Amino acid sequence: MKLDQNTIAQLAEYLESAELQNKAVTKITDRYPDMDWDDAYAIQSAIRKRKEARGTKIVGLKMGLTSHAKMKQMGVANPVYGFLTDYGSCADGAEIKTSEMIHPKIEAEIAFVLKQPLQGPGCHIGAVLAATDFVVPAVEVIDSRYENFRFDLKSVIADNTSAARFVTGGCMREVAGLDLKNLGVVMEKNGEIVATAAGAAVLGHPAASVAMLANMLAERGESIPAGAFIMTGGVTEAVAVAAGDSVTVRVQGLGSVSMKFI
Ligand code: OOG
Ligand code: MG
Repeated sequence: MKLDQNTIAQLAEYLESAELQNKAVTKITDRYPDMDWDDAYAIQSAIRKRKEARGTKIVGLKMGLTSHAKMKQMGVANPVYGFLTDYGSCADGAEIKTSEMIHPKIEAEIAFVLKQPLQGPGCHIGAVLAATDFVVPAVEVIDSRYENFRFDLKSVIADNTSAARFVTGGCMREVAGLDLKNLGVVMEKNGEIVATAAGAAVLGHPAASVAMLANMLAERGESIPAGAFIMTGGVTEAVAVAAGDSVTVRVQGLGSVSMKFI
């Protein structure tokens, strides 16, 4: 750790206030270029504790920057993880208020729900598939708190990986009999196809993203609990949305998830 506890607390407040007031801020590595990975996850964890102290429930975990398309779009080379909040959860078909966000973008994702806990290190695709209760399609609405959506990995980890809202729905399916690598994903905005991909876009297999999450958490002495809802990361690059836009994401054999931005 390069930052002291006081600075970590200040940066958590700085980023959480930016989220709650929908105000873009400059990225924190501009001011603290020497901060390290532990500092970045410590700031994220301090934001989580601020929310929990206010009664917010943490309802899931997310991996981000797991596909080549996303890494290329954001100019970074490694996946990251964050948490999902109760107030971020939106029903299938929901109207999502853009006035509560800075510059929202949508991502098509495959989500896992576990029936057994997963503990790294050494977690692999086989362990993930054995521990999975079902998979469902999901859309993440990300909203970086940084100006122009420009950041580096440490800044985005501290900012809870741009997490803002998420929508899940469609059909739940057991993984047995599903070809998760070849699962086709089609993203439509206002009736037009804006992006397409297959499950393999995420680290070669979406279950690899869950395994990586367990292994990354193990480095901080944490694990994934049974029952956890996990978003595995956008399969295509993220697409900007504005009030008036309607979005539908279709996932092969898993139905679709829709929302309207108002
Ligand atoms: C970081 C979050 C990326 C994903 O699914 O790749 C993410 C960002 O691009 O702002 O959630
Ligand atoms: Mg995402």
